Amino acid sequence: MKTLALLQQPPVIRKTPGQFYTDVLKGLSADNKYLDSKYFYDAAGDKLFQDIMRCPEYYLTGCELEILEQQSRDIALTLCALCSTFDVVELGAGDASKTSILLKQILDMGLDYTYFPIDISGSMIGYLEKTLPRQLPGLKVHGLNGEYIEMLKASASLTAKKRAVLFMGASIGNVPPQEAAVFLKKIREQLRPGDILITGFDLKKDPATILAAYNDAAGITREFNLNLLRRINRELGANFDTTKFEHYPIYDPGTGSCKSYLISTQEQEVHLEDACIHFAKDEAIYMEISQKYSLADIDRLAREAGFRSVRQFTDRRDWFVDAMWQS
Ligand code: AVI
Repeated sequence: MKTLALLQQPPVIRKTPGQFYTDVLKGLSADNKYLDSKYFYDAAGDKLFQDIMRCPEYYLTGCELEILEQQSRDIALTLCALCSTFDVVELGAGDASKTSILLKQILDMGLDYTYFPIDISGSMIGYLEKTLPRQLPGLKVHGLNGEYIEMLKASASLTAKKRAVLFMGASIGNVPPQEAAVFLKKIREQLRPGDILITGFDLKKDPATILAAYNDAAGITREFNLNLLRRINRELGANFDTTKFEHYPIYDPGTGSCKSYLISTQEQEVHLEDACIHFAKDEAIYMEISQKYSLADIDRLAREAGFRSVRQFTDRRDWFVDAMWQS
C-alpha cells in the first residue's frame, strides 16, 4: 500500500526561478533597494503608460509628435540624401502610432521599403503586421519579436539595403547615463557603415516642468510605479501592501537625472516566496531613471558610441530632439 501511495504521488518538480524572480530578489536584497524599470510593462503597465502619455503634464509625447508632424518630410529627405534606398527598423515599436507619420511620408516619396518593427511584445508585433499594411497601402511590414540587439542582428540578415534604425520616445533616457554610450555602441556594432540611427532624447529644461511630468496630478505615474509591486504580487506571489508605499520623484537639474522612488511609509516585512524582505520606515526602492540631455551632451554621446552626428530635429520649444546619426 505504502509503495503504491508513493508511486502515485506526483514527482516533486523544482521550478527553476525565472529571470523576473531572480532580478526582483537581487534588487530588493541590495543595501540600496532597486527594481528594474523594464518590468513596468506588463498588460496593466502598458495601459498605464498609454494613460501617462495622455496626461497634460507628460509633454514628451506631444513634443515628438510635433517633430514628426512638422518635420517628417525633412527627416525623410535627409534619409534619402544619405542613403538613396533603405529599410526602416524600429526598436520598441509599440503601436507605431507616431512613427506611422514618418512611414507614410517615406512611402509618399515613392520609396519601396520594408518596415521591421522590433518589440518584446509578440501581440504588438502581430497587431502591427495586420493593421499597418491596411493603414498604409504599399507598406511591407516584417515584425521581429524579441530583444533589441538580437533582433537588430536578425534584421541585418533580412536585408542587404542600408537601414534607418528608429529608437524614439526618449527610451534612451531609461538607460543610466553612464551606460548609454555602451548601449548605443552595441547598436552601432549591429549596423553597417552608412546605416542611420535616429534617437529621441528629452532635453534639459525648466526643472518644474520635468518634475511635473513624473508627478502628474491625477496620480497615474504613481500607479504606474505601484503597479510593479502589484505585478510582483501577481506573478511571484509576494504580499506587498501598496498603500504602505509612496511615489517620490526627484529631478536634479545639475545632472539631468530624473529618478523615481517608492518610499516605505512604515517599518514592514514583505514575503517573496521563501525570502522575507525588511523595510525600515522611509526606506526607498529606486524604480526608474529618465535622464535628460543637452544638445551638446547628445553630440558627445554620438562620438563616444562611434557615430557621426548628422542633424538634430527639435520641437518649437526645444524641449525634445530626434537626433540623426550615421554609422
Ligand atoms: C518609456 N519612457 C521613455 C518613459 C519616461 O519618460 O522615462 C517612462 C515613464 N516613466 C514614468 N513616466 C513615463
